[in-house]
Amino acid sequence: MTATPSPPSVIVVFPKAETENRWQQALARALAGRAPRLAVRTFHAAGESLRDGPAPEALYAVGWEPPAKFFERNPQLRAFFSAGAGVDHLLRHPGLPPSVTVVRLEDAGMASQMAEYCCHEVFTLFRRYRDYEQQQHNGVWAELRTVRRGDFVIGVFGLGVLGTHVATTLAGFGYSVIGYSRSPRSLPGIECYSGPGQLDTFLGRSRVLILLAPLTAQTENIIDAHALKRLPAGAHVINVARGGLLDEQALLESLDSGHLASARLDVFRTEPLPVGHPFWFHPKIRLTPHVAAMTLLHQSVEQISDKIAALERGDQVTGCIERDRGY
Ligand code: NDP
Ligand code: OXD
Repeated sequence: MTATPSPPSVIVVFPKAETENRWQQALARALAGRAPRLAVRTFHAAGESLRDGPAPEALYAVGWEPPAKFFERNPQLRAFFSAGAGVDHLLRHPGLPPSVTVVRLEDAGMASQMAEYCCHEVFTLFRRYRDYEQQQHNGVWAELRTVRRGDFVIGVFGLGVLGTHVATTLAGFGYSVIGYSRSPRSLPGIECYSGPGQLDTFLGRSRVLILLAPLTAQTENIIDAHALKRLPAGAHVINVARGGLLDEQALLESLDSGHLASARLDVFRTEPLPVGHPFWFHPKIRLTPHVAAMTLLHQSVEQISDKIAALERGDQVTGCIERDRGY
C-alpha cells in the first residue's frame, strides 16, 4: 500500500505553542485565497517535535528562533520568513542550509511604532520632562532652559526601513538629524554619512545616538569604548536595534564617568535581561523589554502571505537577506 503524499505546506514555528496557534490560524485564513494548495501547520503541535522522521512537505516556514532540529526535520524548505525585521536569530542557527532563502519583515506596522518610541525619548530629553517631574516632586515652579534645537543633533545609525522613518519623522519636528549607513544614502533634509571612514565624524556630531542597524559581524560591538568617547560630552544613547551592537561594560563606564548623560535601552545581549544585571538599577538607564516595535500579527501575516503567493507563482519578493552581509 502506498501512503498518500502530504500536501505541500507552510510550517509555523515559535518558541511558544500558543503563538504558533495564533499565527497558524491567521496564515491559514490569509493563504486560503492566495495559495490554496498550501496547508498551514505548526511545528510543535501533534508531537511534531517528537517525530522521528523528516516532515518533507514543508516548503515555507514562518516564525522566530526555530529549535535546533528544525531544518533537519524540514529538508524541503525553500524559504524561512522571519516574524521580525531582524534575522540574527536565524543566521546564527547552525542548521540553516545555504539553500533556504531568508526573508524579513519590511515595516509591517513597525516603522510607526519605532518612530513613536524614539520621538518619545527625544522629546523627553530635549524638553527636559524628567527634570520637570523632579521639580514637581520637589514642589518647584521654574522654567528650565533647553539647548538650541539646531545644536541638539540626532544621529540615526542605520538608515534602512525603520531608521529612515525615524530620521524623517524627527526631521519633520525640526530637529537636526544626521544618519549613518553601510553604503551611501541620500535623504532629503538629512546629512548622511557612510562607511567606517565616516563613523567617527558621525558620532562626533550625535548629541543623541539612535542605534537602528542589524546585528552582523560588522556591527557586533561597534559602539565600544572608543565609539562612546567620540560622542559629544553629555550625549544620550538610544538602543532599539540589538544588544550586541553596544559594549555593555563600556556603556556603564561612560555613564559613570559622566561623559554620557543617559541611555534608553530596549534590547540586550541576553533577553530577558538577567535578574541582578546592573542595567536594572542604574540611575541613568531607562529600559523596556524589547517592545520598541512589536510584530503586528495581521499586518505581518498579510505581508508574508503575499510573498508566499508570489513565490508560488515564481515571482521575486523583496526583503530577502544577503547572507554574506548578514542582513
Ligand atoms: P534594514 O535592513 O532596512 O536597514 C538596516 C540599515 O542598517 C541599513 O541602512 C544598513 O545600511 C545599515 N547597516 C547595516 N550594516 C551596517 C554597518 N556595518 N554599518 C553601518 N550601517 C549598517 O533594517 P530595518 O530598518 O528594518 O531594521 C533594523 C533593525 O532594527 C533590525 O535588524 C532589528 O535588529 C531591529 N529591530 C528592533 C526592534 C525592536 O523592537 N527593538 C523591532 C524591529 C527591528 P545600508 O543602507 O547601506 O544597507
Ligand atoms: C524584530 C524585533 O527584529 O522585534 O522585528 O526585534
